[in-house]
This record gives sequence, C-alpha cells and structure tokens, in this order.
Amino acid sequence: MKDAAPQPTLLAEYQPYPFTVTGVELTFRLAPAATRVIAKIGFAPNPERPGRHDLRLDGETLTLISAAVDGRPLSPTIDGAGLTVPAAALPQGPFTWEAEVEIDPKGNTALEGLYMSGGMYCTQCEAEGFRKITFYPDRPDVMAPFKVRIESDLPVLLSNGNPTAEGEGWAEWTDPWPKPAYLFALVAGDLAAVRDSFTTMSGRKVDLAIWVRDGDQDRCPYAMDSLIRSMKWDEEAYGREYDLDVFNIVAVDDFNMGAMENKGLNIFNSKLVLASPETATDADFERIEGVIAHEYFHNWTGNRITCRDWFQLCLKEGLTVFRDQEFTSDMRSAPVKRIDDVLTLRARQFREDMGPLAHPVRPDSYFEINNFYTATVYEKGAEVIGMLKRLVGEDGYRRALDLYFDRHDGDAATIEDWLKVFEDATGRDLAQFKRWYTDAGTPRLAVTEDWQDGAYTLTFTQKTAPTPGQDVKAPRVIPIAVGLLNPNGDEVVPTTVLEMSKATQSFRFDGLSARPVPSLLRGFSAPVVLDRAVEPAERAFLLAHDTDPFNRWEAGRALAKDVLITMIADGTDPDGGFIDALGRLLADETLDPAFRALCLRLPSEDDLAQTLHDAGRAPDPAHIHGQRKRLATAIARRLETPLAATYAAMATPGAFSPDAASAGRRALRLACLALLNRIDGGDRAAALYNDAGNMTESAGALACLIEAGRGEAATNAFYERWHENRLVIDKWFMIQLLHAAPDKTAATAERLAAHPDFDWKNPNRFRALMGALSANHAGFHDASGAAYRFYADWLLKLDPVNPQITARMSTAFETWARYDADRKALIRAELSRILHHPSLSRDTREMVTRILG
Ligand code: 0A1
Ligand code: ZN
Repeated sequence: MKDAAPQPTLLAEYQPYPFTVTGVELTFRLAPAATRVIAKIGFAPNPERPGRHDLRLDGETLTLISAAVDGRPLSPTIDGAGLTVPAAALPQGPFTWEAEVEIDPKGNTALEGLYMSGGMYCTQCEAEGFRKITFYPDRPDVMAPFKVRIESDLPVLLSNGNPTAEGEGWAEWTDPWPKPAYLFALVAGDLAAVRDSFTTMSGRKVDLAIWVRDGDQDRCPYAMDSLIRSMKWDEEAYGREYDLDVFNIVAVDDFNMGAMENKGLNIFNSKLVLASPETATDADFERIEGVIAHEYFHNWTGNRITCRDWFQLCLKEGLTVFRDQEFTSDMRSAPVKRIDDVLTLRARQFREDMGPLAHPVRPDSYFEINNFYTATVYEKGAEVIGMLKRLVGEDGYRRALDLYFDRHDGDAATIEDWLKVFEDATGRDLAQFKRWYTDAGTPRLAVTEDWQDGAYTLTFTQKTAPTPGQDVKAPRVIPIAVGLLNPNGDEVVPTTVLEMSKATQSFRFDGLSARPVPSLLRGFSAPVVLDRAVEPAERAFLLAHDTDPFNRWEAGRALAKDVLITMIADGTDPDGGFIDALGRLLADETLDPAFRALCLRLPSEDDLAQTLHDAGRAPDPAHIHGQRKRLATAIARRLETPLAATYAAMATPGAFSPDAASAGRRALRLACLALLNRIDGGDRAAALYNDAGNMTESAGALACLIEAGRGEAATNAFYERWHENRLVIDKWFMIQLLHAAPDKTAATAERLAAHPDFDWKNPNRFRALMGALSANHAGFHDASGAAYRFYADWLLKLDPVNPQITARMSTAFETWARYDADRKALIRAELSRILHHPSLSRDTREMVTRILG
C-alpha cells in the first residue's frame, strides 16, 4: 500500500537516524509464495540524536508474524509504510529487535525486494527494496555488518560477504563490512558456475565466480575477463584493492535495470553478462565490459564509501560512471569513447535537461527516488567530475581521491564532503563550482571574436534557461579547453583550459602572426551547448586539421547538422562540399576505422527535432525523416565508389575477436553498408545476411534489409534460428521496430505485441518493443497519434505490475512541448488519460505530473 497523498522527501529535512544498528542476523526459509524472514537486529541510541525516540522501521508488503524487543513480545503499530514502537516500550540503552515476517517472492512482479526469475530467487534492494524483505531502517546512512542464513533445497545459496558455513539445505554468509540495506543481496537457484581467481596487489587470492543457468557457461568468458581487468585497473589507477575472499556475479533474466553492485554479490541483467560472437553485437561486448567494471568499481565508490541519503546519489553514480569511462578509454580508444559518451549525453541528458524533467545533479526533493536514476545523476554527474579533474589537473585529482578514500572509508558521505576533499587537497575554493550540483539546466555558451594588432580575443557569454522550480541561474565555473590553429593548419596555441566564472568573460591571446581559427571546447571540456555561427568553410577546415580528435569529429557533426537543417528548412539539395569532406575522411587510412564510422553517422532525428525547437520552429518528424534519408542517399550516390571499397576492405575474416580494433572495422563496414543500402536495393545487405559470421553483422544486415523494404524472409529466418534465445529475440523485436517505416510503425508494434513471445512482464522484452517504438522518432510521432495511444495503453497495462519500468518509460513523452499544436494535444490527451487512471502508481504519477508541467 502506498500513501494516499504522499509528501515529497526533502534534502533540507535530513536528520540522522535516532539509532545505530550494531549488527543484523537474517534467516531466510525460502518458499515461492510464503518465504519466512527471521531478523535479529541490534540497535543502540545514536549519540547524534540525544533524547528518547520511537523506533520507526520501514516495511512494505510484509506480513508480520511476531515481534519482540529484548525477548519480550510486542505488537507494534503497522501502517502502509512501516511500523512504530513507542519510545516508552524501548529500553534506554542498546536493545535487540526480533521479527518474523512472511513475504511472497513469486507474486512480486515489481522485481524489487525478494522475487523469482525463472525458478531462482534473487533480490534487488536499491533504492528502497529492503523494506519489502523485513522491517528495517531502510536508508543508506544506517550501516551494519550482516550475517545471513539461507534455508532451501536449491543447490546454490548465495549472499553478501564470505561463505562461513554450510550443510544439507542451508548456507551461511558473513559480511564483515558494515553496509546499508540497499546493498543486501540473496540468490538461490539451480545455477552453474564459471570460475576463476584474482590475486590482489597485496597477494590475497580472491575466488571469482559467475553464476548462470546451466548451458550458458560458454557465454561467460568475456564477462570474467572484463572483471579481472577491472580489478587490476582499479589497483593501478586508483590504488583500490578488493576486500573479501570471494566475488560473485549472478545473471538473471528478469531485472529492472542493468546491474547492481551488492557487496560481494553483484546481480546482473543477463544481457550484460552473456555474450558470444554468434549472439552478441560489438556494442553488447563493449557494454558488458563497461558495466562489469562499473559494478566492480562501486565496491569502493558506493560500498566502502556510500551515500548519506538518496539526494547524494550522484556521489556514487557520477563518480563510478566517470571511473568506468576512464577504464573503457584505457581498454579501447580514448577519442572514440569520448565521442560515444558525448553522443549519449546529448541524446539523453541534454534532452532531459531541456525539458520538463530537468533536475539538478543533486536533486533536493523527490516523491519516488527510483525516478531519479537518471541521465542527469549518472552522465552529467560524471561530466561534473571530468570538469573538476580538468580544473585541478591529474595530480590534484589523484591527491583529492586519495584523501577521499582515506578520510571517508566507512562513511555515508555527501557532496559537501566530496568537494571538501578537493578543496583541502588542492587549496581551491569550490563554492561557485558547486552550482553544477545544485542548479539544473544546460548552459548555452555564446562566443564572439576580436582580432586586432596580433591580439586575438575570445568573449564568452553563458546563459542557462529557467528549469522547473529554478527561474534564475547564477553563472557557473566553466572550463573551456581551447586551441588555436594558423590558417595553414598548424597549431599555434596548444590546448589551454580557460576558466570562465562570470556571465561574460574575455580571454586574450597575444603575439599571433595571423588571425587564428579557434578550436573551442576541445574534448567537450564542459557539458554546455556552444552557440557560435560558423561558416561551413571553417568547419571543413577543422574537420581536416584539428589536432583534437573530438573537435575534428564535432566539426563534421556540426557541418552535417547545418546541411540537414538547411535541407529541412528550404528543401535545397545537400551540400556537395560537405559530402566531399566526408569522402576525404572516409579515405584517410591514418584514421581509426571506429572514428571514421562515427563521422559517417548522421545526427539523429530526435537531435534535429530538438535543434529546430531551440531555433523556435516546430519540428515535423516525417519531414525530418525524409530529409535525413535524402542526405544519406546523396552521400551514397556521390561516394559510392569509396564506400564500396571501404565496405570490402573492412571485412574481418577469420575467427571473431571482440577487441576494439576489430569492432571498429565492423562498425565502419556497417556504416558504409547503411549508406550503400540506400542505392543498392538491399543487395549487399542480403549477401551479408547470408554470410554473416557474427551477430554484429547479422543484426546490421537485417536492419538494412528491413529499411530496404525486403526484410520479411530474413526476419523470419532470424526468428527460426534464435527463437530459443531470449536475448537474441529481444533484438528481433527491437530491430523490426527501430527500422519500420514511419507510417507502418504503430501497426508493426501492434502486431509484435500480439506475438506469443511478447512476454511483456519481462523488462527486457517490454523495453525491446516499447523502447524501440519510442526511439523510432518518425514512427512514434506519426501524425495519426496511433503510436502515442498504443504506447499509453501499454504503460497503463504495465503500471500495476511494474511501476518502476512504467515510470521510466513514460519519459518517451518528455519532449511533447517541442511539437506542433496537433501533436501536443494528442500527447497531452494520452498523458492526462494516464494521470486520471484511478490506481496509478506513485512512481508513474510523479513522472507524468512532472512531464505535463
Ligand atoms: N546502482 C546500480 C543501478 C541500479 C539502480 C537502481 C535500481 O533499482 C531502482 C537497480 C539498479 C548501478 O548504478 O549500476
Ligand atoms: Zn552505478
């Protein structure tokens, strides 16, 4: 039961919990519909909250069987959110709370707390799932050592920490490291292990295991290899050593998010563990490597040092994303990784920050914390750390991080603590920098130039539009990495970081012999939008000469965008100069194929729609789709010969290797194919589909065949070949919708939703279909409104089953205000239909209310 009229939780109202927890002992008697959880918890008064206090414990969906304090039975007052034992019924000093509750893992479709997936028991406790397991102070600043006994006939019984005892039908685990309840985990099932080991820098041997369904072992080696590389990297890059005897990873098919960093027992969505060349794409391999690293890195940034409250979520998430980005840069190509990250940031976080869901990296109020696992907290949170590092330099960053681990190990910390270690380690005042955490919105940076007597001056003006609840924005500290090039292409001023802190600020460069060409915001040194009218010739110059690979790509990107926006506005023919510049890049064999592949990718339709909206024009999705296709066709016609040559040259014969170089070749090859597909009627795609030796090529070829209007046979063959592999069938749903023609998208979605394999209660499957539907920009926004209606129907159907996923997926509508009056009215009607549903979840209600504004 959720509160009828819920109140928001406010950062300003934080108070420490009145008790500390000295230890937790849990016994689980597992049974699908009636699991018993017996808890014995030591409490002591918290000196930070003097006086006598009631004992308030969180608890939801629990049936209380018995409760006692210091062995004396009692009947506490229970409400929908927990229970209260009055202070008068508690001893003055420390005491022991005991409770037995019954829960229903089988009926738990929300996948939060203890639930079942394919016959196995597993848990998801972040953010507030532990309260569905037993009564407890379910907040991250209450940390305690846990001892867990699991009783079940299932052969594999796992929990956090180290295994300390086992017998027929039971096992016991002890976690010596105090932790908040959100890091608790339990798994029980008939699972097979893939094992390895890692010897830490101080010489301790750690037993590693990845637990999967029997038969899936041969798809685990890449995840295991990624884990070992992550453990080594964290020792080398951050001096962080692992701290238990075992490290377990479990793959589950039903999981709301990507993965979870439970202490010593990471639980993963199976799509982020299982990979083989036949079943996983290069993008899957890279994602697996990154997420395995991310969850492992949380052991220090999240677990050893956790968050004081959920407002501080970015403390662990921003930092851990930043760390996993650094790891991937080291494992693969740093420039390509940076471009990928910026593409994601712009596609997801900028979109969020420019719409009704904008919120600070550290929010200060929420109704449902699960709604704040956002691109802003994660990806912008990581960007903010990148800026800090740029401002204090490598050495300063290392000193600050050493101090952070030293000072806060074992703490539940805050953003204030985090900034203080930087201040103390570097002597810098970060009061103004802190606005990046407290203020929402993406700053726009306007630039003007002046050239006089050998002095070149850049003047920047920053402006951030109002966001919900924040009308006025103060200037932020913005690190602007700049380089200057001579007209002949030589770099005359190498990368310099300008520190902007005022609303308008000028920076002067003296002693130049000619007016330079500026390369601004190198490496995307701050998450801002650069507003500068640039002639195509200057962009083409940077595309050819910039020494900063990010800005080289950015110049090409901006050119493509300018061309497309012009085509959309007045239907002109695509610019030949741009296509020729692209052709020179394509043929430049000194450039990494992965980089060239990124340059060939045109800006997305969603991105173009946002750009048009920013310029005060209502985007027409069908028209954008048509013009983008027209540009792709023009590129293919003009560059047919080099595209075909590169397509042939980038083949990767021989055994499949998931390494970055091979993946880059395949990416470039498929980028060429996608363009050539516009003029060859799908012939190359058909040939590739038949010969494909890996999923990257099969999926790429299938997408092209569907785009070319001849996908039926391959679609059927793909299904026949893979219908027993859930992860591959997710792709089958996704590809068909992502590439459906705009006017057929809603009908395709309806047909696929009626397919017997559309197991909609499985989050991966639901996301595969509905996520792809909303990502098909022109199809989702088809003027008929059919896709909007269909999507809203399914959100309403899923809401009572899994509110968390429903709420997240309602963000498909967050951009409604961009479009024309008719579309706006259609979307608003669907949103208000959802909002007026009598029993809507708190999660979805909060999101839809905010989206409507
Ligand atoms: N902390 C995990 C992700 C995660 C977050 C929330 C969840 O349920 C609401 C589940 C997982 C991570 O960053 O990987
Ligand atoms: Zn995380």
